[in-house]
Amino acid sequence: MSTLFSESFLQRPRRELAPGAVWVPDWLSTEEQRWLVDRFHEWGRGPVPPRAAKIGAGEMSVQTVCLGWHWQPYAYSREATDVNGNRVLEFPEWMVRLGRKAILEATGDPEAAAGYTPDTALVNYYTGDSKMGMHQDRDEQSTQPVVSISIGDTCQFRFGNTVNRNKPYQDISLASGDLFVFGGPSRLAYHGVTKILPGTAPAACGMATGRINITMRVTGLEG
Ligand code: MD3
Ligand code: FE
Repeated sequence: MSTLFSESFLQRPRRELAPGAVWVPDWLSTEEQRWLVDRFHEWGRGPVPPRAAKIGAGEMSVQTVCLGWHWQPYAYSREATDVNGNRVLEFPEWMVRLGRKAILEATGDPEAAAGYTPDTALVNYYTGDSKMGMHQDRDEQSTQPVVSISIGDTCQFRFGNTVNRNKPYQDISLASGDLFVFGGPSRLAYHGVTKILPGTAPAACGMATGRINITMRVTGLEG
């Protein structure tokens, strides 16, 4: 087989898993990934450190740091009252632009892109043992899309239906640099992370081990 047929875009083509759920593999360059990993380390130094959110009797196996608005199960606030009471970092202007670029990439619609103004990001850090159970993201008042960016180790991502956390669902591998946009009828789809594949992070991405996922959202909140 010639090298042409080993090009990654042939093995992992962009695709729409369901209406509004657009997967764009290898969207970010390795330089962009490394730059985002550097920002992640800055966010981790505070004012609110990453923490495992408490759910029910236990806690999540991912550590989360938030920008713009702080999320705790199951509400947003400006202050991280479940961590140290500090106000979270401002949502960066460059991330609004990155979010718009992502919407343009996924939809091809310049007006949808220009009208997208995310005001919160949840940045999750996964170790080799972390998982995220099937859930819906419904703590936002807005129906605007969620933009997801993955860096580091590959994960098995489960994209489900909008009715319940069971079948039908589709399992895909989200790798370092992949973009996923969840809008329209897919905005309230159940989804989760079933497994991390340790040791799969490309050396050039800036993460020696583990996985980062950045999700940008529009809270629809004021103040
Ligand atoms: C589908 N994060 O933070 S990103 C979450 O990889 C979350 O850290 C996962 O689920 C992660 O809530 C999955 C992909 C994702 C994010 C939001 C969605 C898929 C979604 C919202 C609606 C439908
Ligand atoms: Fe989610």
